[in-house]
Amino acid sequence: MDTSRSRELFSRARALMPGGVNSPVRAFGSVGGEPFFAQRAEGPFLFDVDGNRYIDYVGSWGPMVAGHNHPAVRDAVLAAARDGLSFGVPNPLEVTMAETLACIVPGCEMVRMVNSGTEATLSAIRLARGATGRARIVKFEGCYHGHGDSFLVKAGSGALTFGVPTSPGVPKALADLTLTLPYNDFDAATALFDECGADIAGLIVEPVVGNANCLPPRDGYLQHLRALCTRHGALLIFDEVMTGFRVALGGAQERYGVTADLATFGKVIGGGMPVGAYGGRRELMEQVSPSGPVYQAGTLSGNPVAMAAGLAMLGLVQAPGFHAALEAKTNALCDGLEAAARDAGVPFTTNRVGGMFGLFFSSERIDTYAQALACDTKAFNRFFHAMLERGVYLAPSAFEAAFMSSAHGEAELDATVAAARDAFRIAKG
Ligand code: KE4
Repeated sequence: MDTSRSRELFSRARALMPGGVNSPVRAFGSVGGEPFFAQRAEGPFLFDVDGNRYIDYVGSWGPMVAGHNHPAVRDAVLAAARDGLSFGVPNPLEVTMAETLACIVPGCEMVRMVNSGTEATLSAIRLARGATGRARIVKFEGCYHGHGDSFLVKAGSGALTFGVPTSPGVPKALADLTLTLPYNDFDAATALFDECGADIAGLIVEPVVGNANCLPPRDGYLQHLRALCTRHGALLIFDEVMTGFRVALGGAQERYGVTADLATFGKVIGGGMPVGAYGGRRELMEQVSPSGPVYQAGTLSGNPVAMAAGLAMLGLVQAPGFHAALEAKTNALCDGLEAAARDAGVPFTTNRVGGMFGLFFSSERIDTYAQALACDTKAFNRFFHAMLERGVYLAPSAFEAAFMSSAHGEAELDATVAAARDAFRIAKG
């Protein structure tokens, strides 16, 4: 596979951008090798600058749930752009977006548009702290909520897991306010809330974890977190930046029948343009500036071109049967991959929830971060490169979920399984 143009571009990029990229995971640091540079994308495919075509299961890390460059989204962007790119005063599409989210998302009585998932989650945490007057937040090991300081924290030592910064630049005093829990551990959550529930402003969770590979909630787990937050007066925040409009039209709140106090969104909601949002109970959201004292703002929040893209994408995912068809494709692919791994004698399992799925080089069913860490990541990395050389692009990390789109057809799924038959033999090492 010729990748000479990508290599030349990456050499120039590394001289001018940290790691040669504008977001770390794109640098292939976890899997080794160098990233390819995309020239264009269409439906289930990415095309690199050397003319290679890839069946894409990353989908720009989530936005492309209806495939790349969907005509409905592209045409909406072009039409909106003809009227101007940003006004800095309210525009009608912001109202349509808010009405659409209120209609689709359980419990979303009021919403604020922002420009990324990170902005959405850090704003939701500030609101939780402002609304409760409490300082502590709870997150889960392995969950990622963007690069807000309060989230770049890992479990510290000791029973009451005071946070330890995972990045220089995060003050210890702030990290101390973030408590971390193991995901899917009922007793640990109960014990933490028994210990300091009265100090907790909010608990933020990826309801289906997608940043430690794909970890579904155990039966009753989300309901358990809901009950603990209600009992102790803490806000339950579902980070649906990845799960939103993917695991069901109404996201994880709809799929699992649990309504959070606040939910955060990104990715799909922008259709490929920079959009995030947070929303929830009216009496909470009305505390956000200018109707309330919790400050949050953004120059380009709700800009008409981004709203047009997001609304076009939300229109596509509201098509009757969209999510049932998406889940069927996810299941067909994962069943095919598991069969190919069995034939190759490779220990391999998958998790799948709606349009997201996870690949694990392990003989176990995986639903905790500790189990995910124990999987054979070297085998995954060999598999990743073998698939890439055969024209299939998976997330360049053993700790990322993969994404199906409605644009992936039977031919692409069959080609992916065919490539995997070779790749599993190579992964075996
Ligand atoms: P952004 O700020 O990247 O738009 O969203 C942050 C974020 C928040 N919450 C969840 C559950 C997320 O998955 C993300 C971002 N996801 C990563 C990869 N899983 C985006 C890829 C990247 O960082 O380049």
